[in-house]
Amino acid sequence: MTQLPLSADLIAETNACHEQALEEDYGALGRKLARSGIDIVAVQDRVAAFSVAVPSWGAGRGGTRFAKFPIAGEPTNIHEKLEDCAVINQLCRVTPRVSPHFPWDKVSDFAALREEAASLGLGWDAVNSNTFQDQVGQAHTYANGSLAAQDAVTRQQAVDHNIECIEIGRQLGSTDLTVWVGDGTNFPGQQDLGRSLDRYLDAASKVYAALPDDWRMLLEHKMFEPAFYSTVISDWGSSILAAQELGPKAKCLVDLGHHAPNVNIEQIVARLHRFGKLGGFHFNDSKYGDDDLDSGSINPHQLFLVFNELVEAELNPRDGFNPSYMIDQSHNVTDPIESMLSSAEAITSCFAKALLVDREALHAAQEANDTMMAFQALRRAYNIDVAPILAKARAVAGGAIDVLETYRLSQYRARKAQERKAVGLGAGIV
Ligand SMILES: [Mn+2]
Repeated sequence: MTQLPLSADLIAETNACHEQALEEDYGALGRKLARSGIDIVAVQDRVAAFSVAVPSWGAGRGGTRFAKFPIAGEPTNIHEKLEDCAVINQLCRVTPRVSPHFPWDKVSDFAALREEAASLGLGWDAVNSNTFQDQVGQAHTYANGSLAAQDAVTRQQAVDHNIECIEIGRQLGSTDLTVWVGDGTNFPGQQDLGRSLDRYLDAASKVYAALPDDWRMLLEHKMFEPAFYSTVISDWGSSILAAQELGPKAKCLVDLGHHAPNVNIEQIVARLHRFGKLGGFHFNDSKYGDDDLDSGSINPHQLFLVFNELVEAELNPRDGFNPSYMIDQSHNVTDPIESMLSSAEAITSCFAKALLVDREALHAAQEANDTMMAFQALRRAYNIDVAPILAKARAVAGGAIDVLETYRLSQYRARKAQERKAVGLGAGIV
């Protein structure tokens, strides 16, 4: 029995105020697309089938390593986080899965947690392990590394934790394990750059060996932080080399913020796909480094170009092409629900625009070395306002035409501020 947190009547009543305008905009866009031979209903169907997971930790105010500014009504446990994720999905209808993080989301009964999520209309996405911080009572510190640590006992502890995450994921119905390690150094000479990768590969292969047949191990690279001189899996090159060494179930996960500024991420997408190693994405945006800003808030054109490569990849599939999409950002100054609603819309919008690219014209221009027309094929699609398609897809699925307005009218956060205990102060994205 599904029990969603927001009133379906409120959504229907709010939608009623926007239906006429939406029909007009949708009709006009449909006629415009038809002139280019595009069936708007076919695009709407693709949008309706699109989904992106939300991270359980994204339901809270993130903060930076300096500070965190909690808001009243923030979730403090996985049950409250699930409730907030259900609100997001109820309104936008493109975020039906939650990606949990352990040990942050640990409970005593995972079968019950799986049912609880299902009752909220939610499933589970990739399970995330955490060997980048110490937990109370932990035997060996990760201060000097985890899967790549010098000490064999520390490496084994990190391996055991990842295997425990796989076991939890099996109970939840997940089929992916995302592994990001903060292992690295802050000083030249601190660790041997070659041998630390050897240790990582040896430990990661033990985790890999514990994967069920239908699981994937997604390796997430990150250039810097918490280590500021070198990081063991720092870039897509290290990531794909590790994934190739581990085996076919190991894939690379691209977090948009985990690169040097101005890196051509869409080309990385094409490269990883070429070698059958594109496993998934963490969507966010950045201005300076790994800022974890809201998706599409700084460089929506880059997001569009990434989806353009993904649509190309879909037309030229390699073995096992099934990338997993997730939002991964830190909400320092906004209500996390509002940020994820806005981000889900930005991501879906770029996907829809990529679908509108005239591939025939693009490929013909590429063949003819007609640079300007090739670029214009992309530019024409990017300039189309696809908002009516997204709104229509949401409304048909029972979601909100105007997600933010409906969310604010629901007074959800104010109600939760009355019910939930206050979040403590402190730094860190938890
Ligand atoms: Mn990430």
